[in-house]
Amino acid sequence: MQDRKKTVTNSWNGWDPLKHVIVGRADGTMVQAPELAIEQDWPDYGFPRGKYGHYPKEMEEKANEQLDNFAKILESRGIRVDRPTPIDFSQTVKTPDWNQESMFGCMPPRDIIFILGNQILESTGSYRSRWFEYLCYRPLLEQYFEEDPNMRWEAAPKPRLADLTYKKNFWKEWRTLRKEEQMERAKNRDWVLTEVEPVFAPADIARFGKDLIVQPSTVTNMAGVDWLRRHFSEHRVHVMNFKETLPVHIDATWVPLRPGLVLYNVGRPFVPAQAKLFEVNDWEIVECATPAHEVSAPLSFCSIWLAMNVLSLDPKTICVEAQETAQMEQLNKLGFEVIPVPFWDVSPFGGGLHCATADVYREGSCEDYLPKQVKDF
Ligand code: DAV
Repeated sequence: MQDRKKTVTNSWNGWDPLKHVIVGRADGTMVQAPELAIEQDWPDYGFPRGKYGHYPKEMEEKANEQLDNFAKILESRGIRVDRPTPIDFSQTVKTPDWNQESMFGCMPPRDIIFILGNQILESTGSYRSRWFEYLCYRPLLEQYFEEDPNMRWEAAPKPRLADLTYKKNFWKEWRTLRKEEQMERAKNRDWVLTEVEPVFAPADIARFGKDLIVQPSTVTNMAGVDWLRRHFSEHRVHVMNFKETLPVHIDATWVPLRPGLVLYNVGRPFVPAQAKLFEVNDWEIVECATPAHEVSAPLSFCSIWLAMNVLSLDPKTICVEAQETAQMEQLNKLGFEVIPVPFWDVSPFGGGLHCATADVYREGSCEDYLPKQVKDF
């Protein structure tokens, strides 16, 4: 039995030796009720646009089996694993500005909780259905706050998410655009969010100690980046975008594996000028392997690139989805011990191994891995 009083909040990057992690749960997850932030349309699986309801029970059970198994694998390696407390996600939630007819779930802690050093930050999110999701993590955060006198508990300003936070008729218009037009708008970061208030998702932030790489996306606006820059004023916050029409989260796009090595998504090319910081510091930028699947799982809003949504246990050990043989082989050749983890059935519930976790304690301190900085970046 681990001594519960020994909670240590300390995590600066994505690769230092992992000692304590939160792993999400699939219980009660909903295909959420319609909202301005996102549009789902799965007519082939019983959820055409506008329809909402629980994910089928057998899908939920399969996902939970894989999540529990993942937790066991981590525990067998001496890592402490905590789990969130699901609430009734089918309930209507409201604020003075809006009513949202359902919530979502609590599978991906990475979307809600951002951990840097001894600080645990409840993020803003940009979906009304996920506005109250932080409540699922409150029992844990209260416990950490009590057990770790150094834990710094923070929450970003709760966004109003009133109608003005979203561009009017964005999705309706988006559907009529040709691919090139969508690409052009993406290049201008012209997505659903306006800039009236800061909004960001922790999974759009890649942590490299002193440096944070943030991806503005469909769930992170520039005001959100600005807020992060001011909040983490001891850090250097850099903005990267990739060639992608509707980006959601950086953790299947630009993934640090260990000091000096970052994996990039061959389907989402980076802007060469933005990769300079890594080049001048002699980092190797490696193209990811071909994903095992050609299409996403049913009822999944994630892409096939979850293949590279890996979780590092330390600079030499890495968890990869068990069907992603090419990705495993590549990482093996790069010198990693690869732990295959069956996780495909979890993907409809909000992501892969990285999404499904929030690392509370990794050994190590805040280091400067990119000491040569690039002007205006
Ligand atoms: O490529 O679908 C998934 C990452 C979710 N945290 C993607 C992004």
